[in-house]
This record gives sequence, structure tokens and C-alpha cells, in this order.
Amino acid sequence: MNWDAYPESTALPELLKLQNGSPVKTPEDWMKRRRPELQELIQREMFGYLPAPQPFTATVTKTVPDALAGKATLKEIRLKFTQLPPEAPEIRLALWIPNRHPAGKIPVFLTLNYCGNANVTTDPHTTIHTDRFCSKKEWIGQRGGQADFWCVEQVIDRGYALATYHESDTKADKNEWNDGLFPYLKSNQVPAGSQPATIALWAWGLLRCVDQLAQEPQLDPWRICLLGHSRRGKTVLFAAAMDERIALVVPHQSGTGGMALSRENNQETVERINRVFPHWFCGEFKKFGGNEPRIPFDQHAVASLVAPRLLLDTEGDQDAWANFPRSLETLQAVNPVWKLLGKTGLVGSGLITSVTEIQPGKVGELLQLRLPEKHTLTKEFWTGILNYADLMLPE
Ligand code: GTR
Repeated sequence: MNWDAYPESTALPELLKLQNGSPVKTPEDWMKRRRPELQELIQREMFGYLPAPQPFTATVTKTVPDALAGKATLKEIRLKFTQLPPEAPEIRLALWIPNRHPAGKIPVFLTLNYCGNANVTTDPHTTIHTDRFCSKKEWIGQRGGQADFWCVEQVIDRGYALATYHESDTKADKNEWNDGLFPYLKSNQVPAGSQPATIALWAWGLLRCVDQLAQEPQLDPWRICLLGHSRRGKTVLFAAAMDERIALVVPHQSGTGGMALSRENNQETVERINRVFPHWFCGEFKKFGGNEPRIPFDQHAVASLVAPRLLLDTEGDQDAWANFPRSLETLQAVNPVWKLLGKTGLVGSGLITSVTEIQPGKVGELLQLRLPEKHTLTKEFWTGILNYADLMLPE
């Protein structure tokens, strides 16, 4: 490996400096020059290039006006990509819209689920699909395996819609490349080492769901929120970094390759994540295993691309593997970008440890909410996330 183009730096690469060495002084310098440079870098060297959007037809395959015991209307929508061959997989989106909500357009949380939409809630109306890969065998064909995790009723009761699709609609979570949408979305224009890897394909699917949600007449296109857990937390961070339509991103316990810095990461190293999950990041990223100081960016560069929007980093203090201290450092490292764009950014250190601390003036666009929890999503996390959304999303 010739490392000439990758000088070693144990310090975090500077965000507010262009590749030609000029300082980034204005919001325009950031949005028009530095942001595109960083988007190019993280795609080429880490995630692979996000494929271009594809036109699709959206067919509502089911409408249930009294889902969730009458609390929500369930819409199941199939996104069929009209310029791909007919056998290319469709994305099956499930959308629960609250039947009771404050006047006006409804904000929505979009998530990526592990094992099919019916796994998200015990409600009997959601269609069960068993034709896609799911690594948890016990969840296949089962309803509500993760109902306590997604807390759909709680989200609906708070006046938010919830939308979700199964990750395997776009790419199974395994190191095989002949299923899902990869065969149709890989590009001859892109070098092999920068082809979109699994996380980029999952993010692409989420962004196509955003295309659809932005058209839903009841939903507010200015209040589209993305939430993902762990490997899917890495995914939503990347998606929000690439697409300004996301108003709030919640990379929940996203760890290495997400909010946690790769340099001096004493939990999951880049070498280990590439070895154990070789399909998450593109080929180019492999060379950085054991060579972290050569990465020409760090995870703060990915997070910085969310500016000036809302970035809520939720962590569990019993989830050391996700390296929440190195995620808090990411928030601190990106704060100058929010400031440059005229925002508050962090208030104080940016860390709170109770949902009751989410109060006007006490939190900014950048926040770590760290609760006494393990590697999971709970009602209490949702309470914090919804409180934060109520307070911080645009009116
Ligand atoms: C772990 C992996 C983490 C995280 C997690 C998950 O095994 O090392 O990076 O993504 O899986 O997705 O739950």
C-alpha cells in the first residue's frame, strides 16, 4: 500500500479547512465547498458512493383506518423502481399515522427494521412477510418480536407518525452481494473499492422512503426524523449526512462507524469491524484497519454534515462497546460547524443523563442523552427522543 496520499495524523483532521488549505470562514464556504468535499471523501473511502435516486411508483397495498386499537391509520406502501428490471426487489414501507393529533401536518419518525414490518408491533393488521433474510430465526413470521423496542403506540400517542422498512428489502445483513438491490444499483462508473456497501444501500432505501413520506399529504415534509439502532444508527447518520431533508437524526448507540471516533477507539476498532462485518463498509475502508491515523477524516466529519440540523446522540451507560465517551467527543468536535452556521450547537458539555433535563435553553441542536441502559431501545429513550423532538423541531 502506498500511503503517500494518506498522511498520518493522530489529531482529528480539521473540519474548517478546505483540502487546498484555505480556511472555511463563512456558512457559504461550509455548505458550498467544504461539505461536498467531505461527502465525497466519506463515500469514496468508507461507505461507498450512495447510488442516485431512482423513480418509483408507490402503490398503497393496504389501508387500515383503525390500526393499533383505533389509534392509528396503517398504510402499507410498495415502492417499485420503474427504471430497474421488473424482478428488482421493491421496498415495502409500513406507515402508522395517528388518528388524533394536533392541528396541522404531522411529524414522522422513519426507521429501518431488522426482520420485517410485522416485527415492529403486535397489532394484527400489519402484513407478515417471510421472503426476506432475517438473522434472528425466531422472529421470522412472528408478530411484534421487537414491539417493546419500537414502542409504536407511544410514538402515536405523542402525535407522531412512524414509518419503517425491512433492511433486507435493499440488502441482507451478510457478506453476499447477489440479493437485494445491489446487483441493480452498483455502477460501472464507480471503482470496485468504492461501490456502495450494505450501510449505503440501507441508507439509500431510507432516502427513497423519505421521497415518499415527503409526498404524503398528512405528513410534514419539514419534520422528517430518522432513527436507527446500532448498525442502523451508523446508517441513519450517513443518510442524514447526505440528505438535507432530514430535520432530526437519532443515531442510537451507533458506535464505531457511527458517532464514535475511529482514532484511539478502545472498544470496537476499525480492524475488528471490517473483519467481523466486511460487508458494512466499502473495500477502500479495509486499508484503515490498524492504520486509523491515516484515515483522512474521522467520524466527526460524518456528523458535521448534519449541520445545521438536529443531531441527538442517544447512548446507554452500560453499552461500553458503543463507546459513548468517544461519541460525546464527536459532538464537541463538530460544535464549531453549528456555530459557524449561526446555531447554538452544544449547551455546556452537551451531555445530559435524564430526560427531565430536556428543557428550553438547556439543550441545543447537538446533544448526547445517556441513560442507565444496555444496548437496546426502551420507552424511556423514546420519551427523551419525543421530548427533544417536541422542543427542537421547527414549528
Ligand atoms: C455489534 C457491532 C457494533 C454494532 C452492533 C449492532 O456486534 O460490533 O458495531 O453495530 O453489532 O448492530 O447491534
